[in-house]
Amino acid sequence: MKRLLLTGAAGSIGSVLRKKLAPLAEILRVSDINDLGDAAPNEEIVYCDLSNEDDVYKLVKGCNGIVHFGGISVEKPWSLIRPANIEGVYNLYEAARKTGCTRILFASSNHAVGFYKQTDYLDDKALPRPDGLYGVSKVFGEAIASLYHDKFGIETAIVRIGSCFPEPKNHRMMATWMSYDDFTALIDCIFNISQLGCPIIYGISDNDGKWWDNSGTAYLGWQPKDNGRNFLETLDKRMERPKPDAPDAVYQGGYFTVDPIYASEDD
Ligand code: NAI
Ligand code: 15L
Repeated sequence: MKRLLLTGAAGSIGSVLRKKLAPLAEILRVSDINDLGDAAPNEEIVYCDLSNEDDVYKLVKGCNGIVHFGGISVEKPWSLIRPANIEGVYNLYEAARKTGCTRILFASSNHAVGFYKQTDYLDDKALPRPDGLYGVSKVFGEAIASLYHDKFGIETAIVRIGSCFPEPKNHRMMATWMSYDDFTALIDCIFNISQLGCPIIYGISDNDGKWWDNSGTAYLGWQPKDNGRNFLETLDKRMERPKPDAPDAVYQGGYFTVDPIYASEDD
């Protein structure tokens, strides 16, 4: 690929994958509203607020693929979620349509389906059950991806990411964890397969006790290797296991299910 755009490149996942994605394209265009440091030799830096339609058009122009991580990544007031995750995603897909960019990774979230129980086993046909406004915004992004695929042929890998951190931070995340290496391998498959379509993929490592089934997207050839359950001993030393009736032990979305609707940024 000539030029790959990475939005949210200053964030928690973006700042790690920024280095790992370099081999995928001649030029990696990294973007955020926060500080991105210095450009590596293969990088170009473009600061851009996703809510600004004209700027997003300029950001996307000339890119052959997009890894879209930018936006609000936890439950927040609607006044923050709407510009970044609703208008921002619309702006991105409109820019892709107008400039002829045909392949996107959309970072959806397990919080699009967070109100399913941990005893439910979900596959790529599972209907949304968002656990907050953040989850609702991810459902919106999934819908835009589907629309732009059916109407304009833009292919999107909708990745319902579980928990992508250096290691699981709590017992729930043993089931939802995705290692950076497994995520990198997934992105490699997404941008190298000849026909992607618009699949829903659960972004998780090969975790024992997982509640998501990726057999519907086996054609991607992605074989995650890490396992969140290997952290059980470490977590047991660090913290109590959640009580059986705690949100973290009942719902796939864990404690996001009990977040309030935040009225203002000070809540
Ligand atoms: P993060 O919050 O660390 O990074 C998001 C980045 O987006 C930040 O650097 C922020 O400055 C940027 N951003 C926010 N609003 C923006 C705007 N209006 N215009 C341009 N940039 C803006 O999030 P993280 O953890 O790196 O996640 C990346 C993506 O993956 C997010 O879309 C998140 O919803 C999704 N995700 C992450 C999970 C995880 O385990 N880290 C789990 C599920 C989904
Ligand atoms: C997400 O969607 C968040 O972006 C991330 O910060 C984690 O909380 C993750 O889900 C999770 O559910 O563990």
